[in-house]
Amino acid sequence: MTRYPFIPLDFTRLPPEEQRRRLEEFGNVLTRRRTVRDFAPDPVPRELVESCIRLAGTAPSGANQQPWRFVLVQDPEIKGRIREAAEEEERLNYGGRMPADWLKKLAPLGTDAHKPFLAVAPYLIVVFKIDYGLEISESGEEKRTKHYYVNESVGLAAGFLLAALQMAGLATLTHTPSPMGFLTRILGMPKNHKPFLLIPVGYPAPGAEVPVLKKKRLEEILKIV
Ligand code: IYR
Repeated sequence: MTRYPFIPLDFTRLPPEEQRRRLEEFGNVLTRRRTVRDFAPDPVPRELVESCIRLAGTAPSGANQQPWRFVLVQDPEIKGRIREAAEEEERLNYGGRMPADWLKKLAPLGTDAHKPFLAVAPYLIVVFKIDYGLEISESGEEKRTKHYYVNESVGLAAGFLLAALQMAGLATLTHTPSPMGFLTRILGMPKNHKPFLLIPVGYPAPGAEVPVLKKKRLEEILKIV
C-alpha cells in the first residue's frame, strides 16, 4: 500500500489566556449536559442534527476505518415500532432478566420498562458499529475484512456526537435497550452492523426533571505520576 499524501498540520498555538477562556466557554456548555428522559414532541431542524452527525464522523478511528453508521429515525411509524420492541425487551429485563444487584443500582434513577421517549422525541439516532468489512461478490461469495478498535472508535464518535448535540442546544439520552438486535432488523441494516447506542434527540418536556447526581472530583479520577 502507498502512503497517503502528507500536508502541513493546521494548528494554531493559542496564548494561555485564550486557551483558558475557550475551555471555560466549552465547559460551561458541556457540564450542563444531562441525560433527559422526558422529551417534548417539538420539532428540531433536521439540518442541525445532520451537522452534528457530520462532526461525529470526524472522530479518530482505528486505521481511519470509520466503522460507524448513524441512522436518523424521524418516521413516527418506525419510532413506534422501536418503542414497542424496546419495551418488550425491557419488560423482560426489569421483570427478572437483570440480576437483583443491577436493579438495585438502577433504582435511584427511577427507570422502568416504560419508554415513551422513543416515540415522543422528534429524532432517534441509532449508532451502529460496523464489526467487520463485508463484501458480497457477484457469485454471492462473502468476503470479510477485519476492522480494528471498533468499540473504541465508535465510542469516540458517540462522544463527539453527544458534545455536538449539546453545543447545538439539544437534549439527549444515551439509551441502550438490551439486547438491541431488534434495531438491526427494524432498520434493515446488514448483518455486520451492530447497534451500539440509541440516542433520542429533541427538547426537554416543560418541567422535565433530572436526578441530582454527583460527578467524581478531579482528585478521584486523576493520578499524576
Ligand atoms: N436498559 C435499561 C436499563 C438501564 C441500564 C443502565 I446501566 C442505565 O444506566 C439505565 C437503564 C433501560 O433503559 O431502562
